[in-house]
Amino acid sequence: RFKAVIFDLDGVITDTAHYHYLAWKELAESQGVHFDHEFNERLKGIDRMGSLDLILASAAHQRQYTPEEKLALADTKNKHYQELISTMSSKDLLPGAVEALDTVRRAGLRIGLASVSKNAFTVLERLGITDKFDYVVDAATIARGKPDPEIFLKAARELGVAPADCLGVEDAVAGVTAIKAAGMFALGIGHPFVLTEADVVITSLKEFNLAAY
Ligand code: B16
Ligand code: MG
Repeated sequence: RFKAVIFDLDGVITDTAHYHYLAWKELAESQGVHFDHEFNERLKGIDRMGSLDLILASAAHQRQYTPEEKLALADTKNKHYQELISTMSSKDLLPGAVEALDTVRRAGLRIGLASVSKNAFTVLERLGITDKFDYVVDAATIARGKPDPEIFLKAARELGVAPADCLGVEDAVAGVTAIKAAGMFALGIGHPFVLTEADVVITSLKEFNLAAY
């Protein structure tokens, strides 16, 4: 019944959350901010500057940062992150990811990628799956990150498919909210207690069953 499937990248196709965690932790601690896995969870699906704002807002010192200082901090984090992802390869694909992409392709549906990560093109290259997508949104062209529906709506428009005919796949709460706000069917990857807005939740793409949604 769907005409297109739009995938999120981090947490759905590959697990870059750990690399984001390592890079943000070093940056946060350089600013005297305590950073743990729980904090990292809150950053899933949130863009780079939005994530930095959340980290700095939790600092005990509450000092003001200039826009230039913030850009420099975001840049430091990103350089570290890019170093970490430079060793990624197809072994970093999450179980079931390639099979899910191939199932959608065989069913004759269009395939899009809606990641707010400005490193998404690099990650796809490293994973060796760039050519499996009909359209990849360039995060640099998106004005409002998730939970705003902009990125999913742009993917649907470029694929030439109405939002109502799209299935969106997300692991983050902000991402599921974005899919629902776009008027799409939301398949959550994770826990139903967390992804309460999703239409269906599965544990990983290993359970992906296109005919069931
Ligand atoms: P970058 P997604 C998101 O990707 C990550 O979930 C989020 O943790 C990260 O801060 C964001 O990308 C920005 O990434 O710093 O590489 O531009 O889940 O939308 O694929
Ligand atoms: Mg994600």
